[in-house]
Amino acid sequence: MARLAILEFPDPRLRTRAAPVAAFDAALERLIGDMFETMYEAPGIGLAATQVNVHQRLIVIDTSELKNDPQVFINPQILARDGLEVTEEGCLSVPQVFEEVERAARVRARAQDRHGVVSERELDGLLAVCLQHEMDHLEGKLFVDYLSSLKRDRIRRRLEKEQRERDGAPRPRSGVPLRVGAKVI
Ligand code: GNR
Ligand code: NI
Repeated sequence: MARLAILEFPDPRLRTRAAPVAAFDAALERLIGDMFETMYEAPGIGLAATQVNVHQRLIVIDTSELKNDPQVFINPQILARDGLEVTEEGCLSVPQVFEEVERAARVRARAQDRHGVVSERELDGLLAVCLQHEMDHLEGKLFVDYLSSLKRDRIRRRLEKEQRERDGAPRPRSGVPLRVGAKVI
């Protein structure tokens, strides 16, 4: 297994709409294993393939206290939603940001497992919230899209600054280049 790099907002690749998983093969098994390792190490309670730059409709989730209930959702659909619930959400692709989001409290979901077998389940609580958050990722949507544009822009600027500092890249210069002799400094 391997840990995969997680894309961070505002990376435009997080806006990609994922395509259905078509092949239930060894490569898929490997990706599922790598995604669980990446999620548990982060640590997080869910991970969508989009976040590791794989644009297929694959989600891994474990909302259990003991981290011993790995769940895979492939080509998921929500058949019905019921009730509303506000949860303070976070996202591995939007580090250190926690904000309240309103979602359906209960969902009826249909998905395939790692072997391609289809099943339907009623989900509630954190599992229902997490599945909706992960399914948004597969559509190129992030939880910050539910916030005001003012909040989202503040978050974007803060993360861009952190990413620049981490990469050690120089700040883009504005204005007229300063010349000393023939050199632009
Ligand atoms: O680890 C995560 N915690 C979380 C908390 C509340 C609502 C959703 C989530 S999902 C998040 C991991 C993640 O970014 N998944 O895409
Ligand atoms: Ni997320």
